[in-house]
Amino acid sequence: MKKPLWLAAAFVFAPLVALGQESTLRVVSAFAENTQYVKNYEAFAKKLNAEGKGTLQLNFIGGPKAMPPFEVGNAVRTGVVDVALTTGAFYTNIMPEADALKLTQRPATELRKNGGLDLINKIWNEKANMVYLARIVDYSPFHLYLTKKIDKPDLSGLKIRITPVYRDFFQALGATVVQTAPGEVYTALERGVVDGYGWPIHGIFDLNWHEKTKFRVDPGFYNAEVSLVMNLDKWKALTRAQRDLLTKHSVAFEQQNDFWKKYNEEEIRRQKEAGIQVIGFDAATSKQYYDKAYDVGWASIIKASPAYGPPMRKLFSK
Ligand code: 173
Repeated sequence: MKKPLWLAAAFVFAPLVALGQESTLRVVSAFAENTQYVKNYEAFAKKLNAEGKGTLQLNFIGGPKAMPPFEVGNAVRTGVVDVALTTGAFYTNIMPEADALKLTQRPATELRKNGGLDLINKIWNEKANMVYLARIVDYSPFHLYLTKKIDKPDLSGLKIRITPVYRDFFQALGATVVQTAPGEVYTALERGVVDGYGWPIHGIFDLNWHEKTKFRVDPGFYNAEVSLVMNLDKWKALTRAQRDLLTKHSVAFEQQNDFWKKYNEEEIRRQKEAGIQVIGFDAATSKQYYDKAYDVGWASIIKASPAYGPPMRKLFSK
């Protein structure tokens, strides 16, 4: 039977119209699904998906069991996934600049105003084929956690678990370093493969590391960066309405970063209750320790990226 022309036309154009209406983005997380990072992401995705019905949907694929953390950056770059919740330290294999975000001394909300985010996006577009959607962790220093006591900032003879975040600093303090994904820290501590690890002030309970941790070294240093990044081609393929929706919710997510101030206070209290002792230094030594972290951190970024290191330093520093 011959179909009327209008019916044939409807069959041909219907899928195109549907495509223009709703897109689904595939999302992975470099951090475990029970972390506060992913919990906060879930609240964000729920709101976006509610408003995005018929326009844009986020589909969470999974955490480190679905994809190893150090492969997530490349998966976003090549478009194997569309969006990732990750940290720059996990994709320095793509570009050294990724690790510079730990050195920000201004909150993301301020970097949106002073040109810092524009610079980040220029570099992320150009070198990683990524859009930097939002920073979702801010106001959170990193610390050194230990199973053995030290009385000065000298890590010689100690083996410390690292990522690129801590490598140059801990090596400058004399440590022997071992890079692992977060999922391997517990076993490394349990087997005595490492005598400590770097991690933010929050989150050590998520993977039960408190069971194997005796000391936290103060002060903290740097500013833990976790963010949502997206494949640039996918971003460009979205409609104006889809981009606006994603931007609106990403900015709102970023504006909630004050959350971390209170969360970190609670985590400090929890560490104390778990019997984790604080190792501190005198004021002058603490300042040297803290300053050394930044000096070593920037020296390394600028050496690896003579073009972008200096302008990043200018916009990120206080
Ligand atoms: O220690 C790490 O695995 C790491 O680099 C990191 C970065 C940001 C948040 C949490 C951990």
